[in-house]
Amino acid sequence: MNEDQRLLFLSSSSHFPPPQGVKLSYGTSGFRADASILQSTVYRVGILAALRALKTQSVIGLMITASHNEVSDNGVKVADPSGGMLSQDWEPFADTLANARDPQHLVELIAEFVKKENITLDGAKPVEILLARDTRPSGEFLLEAAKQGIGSIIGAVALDMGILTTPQLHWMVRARNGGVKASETDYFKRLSSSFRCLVDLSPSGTHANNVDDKLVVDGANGVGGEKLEILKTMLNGLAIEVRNSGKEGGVLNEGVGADYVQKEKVVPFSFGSQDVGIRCASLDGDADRLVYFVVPSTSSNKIELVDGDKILSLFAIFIKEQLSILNKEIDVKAENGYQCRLGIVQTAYANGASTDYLKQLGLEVTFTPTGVKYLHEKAAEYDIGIYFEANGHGTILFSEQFLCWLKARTTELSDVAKGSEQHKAALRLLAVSELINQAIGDALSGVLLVEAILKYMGWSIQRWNELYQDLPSRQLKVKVVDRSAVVTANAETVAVTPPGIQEAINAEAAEHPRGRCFIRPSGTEDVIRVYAEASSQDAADNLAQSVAKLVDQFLGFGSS
Ligand code: G16
Repeated sequence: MNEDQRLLFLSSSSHFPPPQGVKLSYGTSGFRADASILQSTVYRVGILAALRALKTQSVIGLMITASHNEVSDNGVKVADPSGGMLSQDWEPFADTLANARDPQHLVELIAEFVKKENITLDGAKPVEILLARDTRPSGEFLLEAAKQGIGSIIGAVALDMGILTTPQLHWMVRARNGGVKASETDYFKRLSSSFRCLVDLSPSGTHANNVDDKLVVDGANGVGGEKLEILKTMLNGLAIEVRNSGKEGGVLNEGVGADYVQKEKVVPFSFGSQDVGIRCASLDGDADRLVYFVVPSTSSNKIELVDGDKILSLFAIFIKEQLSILNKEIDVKAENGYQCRLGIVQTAYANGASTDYLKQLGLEVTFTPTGVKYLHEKAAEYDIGIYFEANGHGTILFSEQFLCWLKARTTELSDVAKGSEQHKAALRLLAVSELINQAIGDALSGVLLVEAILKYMGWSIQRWNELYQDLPSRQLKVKVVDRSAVVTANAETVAVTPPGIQEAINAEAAEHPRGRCFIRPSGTEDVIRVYAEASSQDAADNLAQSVAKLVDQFLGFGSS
């Protein structure tokens, strides 16, 4: 590191002292905490993003958001050149950087890391970092800190993309690195044109026309509602009404949004008896999660939840059907054939009934720990990998090899075969690969894919929800003294520490018919999460309560 660079680091970092007595860690989805203590962390992640851009010689993204968390929290995460999450082997450096004591220590750490990673800091080849934030008020001053961090590396250029959904930023990073135009308008055009293409490829004049065009979307009072208002003007055949768009004065994620709807299973604010039987959906605070729901009656505030597992099942059925149409008359093992590997990835939160259903369809299902960074990595091992968390975070990945084969297949077909069912199936799969955000889970592209598939199937939301019946479940969170005391294994289904807690959980679960329960430390909030499932709602509630008490006894403040 030359002297100019060293002095630049020292002077700029002296403006961003780290918070005292706090240890930060790059969790499930970057750093998250109360926004008031995050300035120094965001500044340092700016440095990290610039170093990542130099190392990869590619465009990198930096997003300021705390997604589903409360409005007073904020967070920061990095998008890698593929548009996916920061490579996990850089996370320890992110932790070290965030917790460095003072400017001198910070400079030493950077110098050491730059040497180890062979990164040249001479500014000879400028690199770009795309910045965006969600609608949180604290985003503005945190964005400034990120710019200062990036600006402290000679040759790194920060491009402020403004207020975006998290998936829009990830999409832009991926697109730019793939040499594709990547403005917000390009994003909207891509989504609306591939949606149109899919709808046009639906069976015409049949049941598809019977699906109600009306969809009501809860925007969580965040950025997603605002963006959906723009997107909906570019769509035909779909009447979207957006509520909780943030303009009505509601608070971000408070009594609204995908996390609230999925966990509490009650109507979000501004929904109610007027919506009985209508297809409704909820986005989360930065629009990377999507769940659907129905208000079944006027007499209670309970909803019928159509969660990420059901979205996954809908996508899986559709993709499987297109693959079987495609392969009907061809020998997949022949020279021009292709044995497409389709795989499903879930987490321990997946409802047991969904996993049973997917396996009955003959699909390969695997499990990873919570966090799209893990699911995404696993799904990328397939030609088509579909991953979803029950909370509504997920997407579909297509391998380059399979997409090349599909494209060749559509052009190779004789004129007679063009317009055949086989040809249409290939075109549908190509349209899905354009519509779905292959960088990360995206509620806006997800909603359009769900809508296109429901049209194709001619299904109401009620018909979709009947694919299988969820086992009753309950999720709780427990405040503890130190959440890192819980260490898990086997895709978070077993708590290895504290000693004895897993045996106690097993004993509780055994007392409830079809009882299943696990605990894990959250990577986005300072809590331990408890998930319980059983044959009745009462049993699931009891099991979750008993295990929450156990967590408190083992690790809590002793209130139980
Ligand atoms: C993030 C991650 C998700 C994860 C969720 C909850 O979502 O992207 O993969 O399921 O946090 O994580 P945890 O249980 O560790 O708190 P979001 O929507 O908040 O970005």
